[in-house]
Amino acid sequence: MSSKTEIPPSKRLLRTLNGEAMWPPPLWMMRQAGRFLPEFRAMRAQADFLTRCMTPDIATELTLQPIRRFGMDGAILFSDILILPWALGQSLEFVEGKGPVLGAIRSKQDFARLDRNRIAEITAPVLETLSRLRKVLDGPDDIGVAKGGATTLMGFTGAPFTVACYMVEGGGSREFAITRQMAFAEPALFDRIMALLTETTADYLCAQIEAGAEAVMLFDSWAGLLPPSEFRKHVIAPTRQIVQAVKAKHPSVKIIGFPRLGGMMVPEYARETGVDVVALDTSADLALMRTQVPESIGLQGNLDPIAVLAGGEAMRREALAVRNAGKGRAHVFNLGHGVLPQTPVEHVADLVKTVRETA
Ligand code: 1CP
Repeated sequence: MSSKTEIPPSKRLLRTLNGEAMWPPPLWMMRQAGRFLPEFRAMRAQADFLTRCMTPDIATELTLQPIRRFGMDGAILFSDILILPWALGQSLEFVEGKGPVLGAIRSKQDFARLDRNRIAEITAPVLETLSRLRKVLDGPDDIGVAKGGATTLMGFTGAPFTVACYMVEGGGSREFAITRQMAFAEPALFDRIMALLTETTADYLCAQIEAGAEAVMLFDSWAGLLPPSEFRKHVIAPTRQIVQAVKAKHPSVKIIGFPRLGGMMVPEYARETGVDVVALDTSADLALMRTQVPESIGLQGNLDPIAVLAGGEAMRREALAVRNAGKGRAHVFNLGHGVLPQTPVEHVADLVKTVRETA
């Protein structure tokens, strides 16, 4: 198991996740493997989204595309947060122009059909993808990708609340009103869903680490929908439980938590969950968060994806402002949310160059 001293000096992202302040900061982008890349769009015709996630050849290639093109410091597994509910037996389809559609879980009977014993077998191809990626990324330099082991491989899952949102609602939503109503009106059922997700998420993250992930991220994209009391119950508590379970097995593996739009609750999330790094969304003031999140916890973020879409001087100015706000702190440069599909690739190339300028 890697301790601070065993991390290769070239793994700048992993060093930062371990608490070292690097300058310039390492960078990667949420949704870096995605539709803004022409080589990604070219592969979409080959197979539907779920097949792409579940075919190691394809998922490996899609994960590597942004590394090859931009030399990002982190490679995030090409997969989705909804793979876990699908592996539990919930129906899932990605509908063009609409997003994910799931067979909604609304009753005890719906819940009873989920089966955690299926997960290991169904997610085996995802774990195979991680093993392959680790070999490629830590391998020799001549494959057009690895920079002599400089790239950190990241696994991920959704956090229980966000995954429950999709499971109960049956797809995306602005408000996730049905889910949040269930949390208030049928707490026994909602708590069972959350408990199942908390346990299986911890197991799945451990499996990803055992397969080769060097760090993991928990996406709680809808955390900001909750009032403080519910945020504590459905975001902070399950996240803490997952962090404890993962660290009990893999004490040195670093965990990034993303309580998106968590606002005033973010410092409490940072203090109480045990995550090593807090990813900030676009709405957070990085300079202010530095003063409110304990020094021992790293920060990730948080350039506005729209600034990258706009490009040019405005993007460079904003990027350097984010970079400077993190100076002297363990800070991973990233966006505040995923890169937008319509973003020109040259803007991303320019962003990477700007963040890496020595100044
Ligand atoms: O090709 C396609 O049309 C599919 C689009 C796509 C892609 C590329 C989806 C469907 N998921 C993904 C990959 C994905 N999703 C990754 C891969 C690694 C990378 O970042 O490059 C990751 C980390 C995710 C995580 C994810 N999926 C989140 C959390 C992060 C966030 O954006 O807030 C969420 C909420 C999802 C659900 C999901 N999957 C796909 C879509 C379109 C959505 C959003 C649905 C909605 O509108 O609510």
